[in-house]
Amino acid sequence: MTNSLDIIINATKNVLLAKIAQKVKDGIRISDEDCLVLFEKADLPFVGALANSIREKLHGNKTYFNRNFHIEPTNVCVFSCKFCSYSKLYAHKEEGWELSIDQMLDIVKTYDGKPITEVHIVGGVHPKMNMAYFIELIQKIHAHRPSLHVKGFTAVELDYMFRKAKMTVEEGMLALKNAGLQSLPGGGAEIFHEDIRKEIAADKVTGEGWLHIHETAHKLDMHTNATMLYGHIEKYEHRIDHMNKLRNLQDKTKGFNTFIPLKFRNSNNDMSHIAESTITEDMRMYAIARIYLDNFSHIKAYWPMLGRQNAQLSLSFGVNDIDGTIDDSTKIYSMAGSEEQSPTMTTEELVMLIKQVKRTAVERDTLYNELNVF
Ligand code: V47
Ligand code: SF4
Repeated sequence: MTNSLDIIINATKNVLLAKIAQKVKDGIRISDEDCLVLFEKADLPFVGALANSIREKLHGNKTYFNRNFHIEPTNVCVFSCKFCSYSKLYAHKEEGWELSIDQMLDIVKTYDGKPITEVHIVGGVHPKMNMAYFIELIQKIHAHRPSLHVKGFTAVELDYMFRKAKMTVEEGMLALKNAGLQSLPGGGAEIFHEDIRKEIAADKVTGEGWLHIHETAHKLDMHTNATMLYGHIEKYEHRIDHMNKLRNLQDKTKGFNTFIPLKFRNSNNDMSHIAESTITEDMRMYAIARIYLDNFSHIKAYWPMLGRQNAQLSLSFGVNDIDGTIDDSTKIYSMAGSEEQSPTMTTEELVMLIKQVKRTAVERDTLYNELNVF
């Protein structure tokens, strides 16, 4: 029987692209060279069709979301990433915010009785918020609401915390796991390649350091996410190098839940002179990630950053998860120029967004266990 990929293979005049489409049809992994051909030569309908066929094979009609909330303990940060619109250097800490453990517990308590399954904790790297501080926070959240999944801390925060506590990554991760930390978000990855990292995020954990922290978490049976900050000074080769490192680690550990491409937003930071990527480029990025990362089950569009209309559009370009932040106070993107100044979306709104593109909305927990079908 002829399927849509056969039509594409037969209609494609470019031999290299036709070969890539054939690989996708046969379930064969594409190479880095193939990936570069996709970035350089393939148009949006082509990558969209390939990505959509993979998404459909993996997930049928399902689009996932979850019910979570974010806590941002501080925006004071010892680092100075050029793309960051959110942090205040420690020297100017009076301009930023620092939440006490009680204030963060009060945030958790505002969700009492609401059907939330996850808390996502992420923020700047404050020198006084150390291992002991976060262990106490996690333990108290856990004691208050044991069923809440605690996903927290980027590898950047963890690297700093562990070094300050004079712990190895293994020791530090185990201590946090024993306190109740269950998984890691994907932040801090940016672009692993040193040539780019030294330009945009010179002073924080290296690409190797990020990967080592995630590998260590995986070895402790903790799942993690992976991100990539794209659309600034990097070239396609750097995106491919980044995804290659993630694909290799995933082959080894199978510990990543999802890949989240993060579109660079250019307001209020030291890279404001760089134009943002177009929506076409964003959709091509999602689609190519879906095609290249054959060992990642899920590709997520983070709607507070992309905007809800574009997140909805991404569902036709390989994305099968649109996160699910409800009633949130996330500031990182509104400060970076996202149109989502107040990133709140009720379950009804989120479900409608998914249903408008004729998908089935499935509420998941952090580990993609299915909870409710809408
Ligand atoms: O690492 C900072 C990014 C990340 C900008 O794992 C920016 O479920 C665009 O990783 N333009 C933190 N991006 C957020 C993050 C995340 C978000 C949602 C879900 C998950 C998850 C993880 O935000 C940083 C950095 O890459 N970021 N500034 C900016 N101007
Ligand atoms: Fe600090 Fe993270 Fe901003 Fe970098 S991106 S300055 S590590 S808060």
